Amino acid sequence: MPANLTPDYLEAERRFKSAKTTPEKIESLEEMFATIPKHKGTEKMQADIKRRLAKLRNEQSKRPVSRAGLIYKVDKEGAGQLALVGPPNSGKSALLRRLTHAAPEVADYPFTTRAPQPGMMAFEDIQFQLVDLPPVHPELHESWVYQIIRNADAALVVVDLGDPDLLEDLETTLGELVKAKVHLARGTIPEGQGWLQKGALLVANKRDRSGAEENLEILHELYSSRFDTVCVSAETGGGLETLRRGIFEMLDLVRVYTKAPGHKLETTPPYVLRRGAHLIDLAALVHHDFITQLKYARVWGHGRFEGQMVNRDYLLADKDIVELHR
Ligand SMILES: Nc1nc2c(ncn2[C@@H]2O[C@H](COP(=O)(O)OP(=O)(O)OP(=O)(O)O)[C@@H](O)[C@H]2O)c(=O)[nH]1
Ligand SMILES: [Mg+2]
Repeated sequence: MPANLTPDYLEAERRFKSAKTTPEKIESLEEMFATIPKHKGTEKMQADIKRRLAKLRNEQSKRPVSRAGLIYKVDKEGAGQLALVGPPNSGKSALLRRLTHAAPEVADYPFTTRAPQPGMMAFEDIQFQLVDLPPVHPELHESWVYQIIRNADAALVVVDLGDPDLLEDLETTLGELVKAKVHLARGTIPEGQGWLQKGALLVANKRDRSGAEENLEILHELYSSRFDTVCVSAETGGGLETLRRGIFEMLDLVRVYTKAPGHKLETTPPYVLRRGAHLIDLAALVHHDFITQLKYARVWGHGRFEGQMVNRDYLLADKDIVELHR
């Protein structure tokens, strides 16, 4: 089949051949990929462009870190920070794009993301911070990636349901984390010093792709004892509401609304605490004077209480409305 290459493609190819620096080469290869006619006759050429791009991007991603010793860090914001972890090209950046206002680069090549990018995701009336990361892969072992994962409140392990090598890719990712002494999700931590266990959801992305259903079944079979799985598509938006709720539930949080005595409840954002927190923990957040001065509180909560008096040991529940009295 003739390739029917367009003048735009040929121009990009000419630029690629004369390019001297890696960014120039990457740019012209991207242009070549964008302009190459997409049909059977050019499949080999497309694959070749992608392979070269992946190699160059990977080389480039290593360079600034080793040369300038750049270490990235992301300050936490919102009710929880979640690291997007996974093999190359699984759709981590596409998910960040869908779920937040951030606009990371999304591309059909591995090793697209090179620096962390945070974005805020709304869940009902609170926000979580998602942090997009470069892929977790043996060819890109940057220590700061693992520091960010260790520091996050939990991880989202993103895999591509349309990828025939899904299981291998997931094992490679988990294997890299083991090297960094991070054990994601349930199960016992291996013996030895320095291990860290971190909550994680398995985000089975690209459920719109063919073969997704079978792959999902296999994932369930092999990983259900270790991870809760949420099946989504960053492309169609399917499953994302379940993912938002799944994150909230994994972090095991309660939202508590406070109101001043004699006043109506205002529509201010709730305080967010870990499940298991008591009234006194909330009081300390509202004002440190309450730690000594709190006498009691009244609670309104999901039909169980109507202004009932409670003391400082009261166990807070999600969506409680609390009136503190000193
Ligand atoms: N069909 C389909 N394609 C998707 C979906 N999510 C992402 N993609 C595509 O998958 C490719 C990779 O997406 P990215 O978001 O760049 O992947 P990534 O995991 O950030 O990749 P790296 O930064 O290289 O680790 C892009 O072409 C996306 O458009 C999805 O749900 N369905
Ligand atoms: Mg990315």
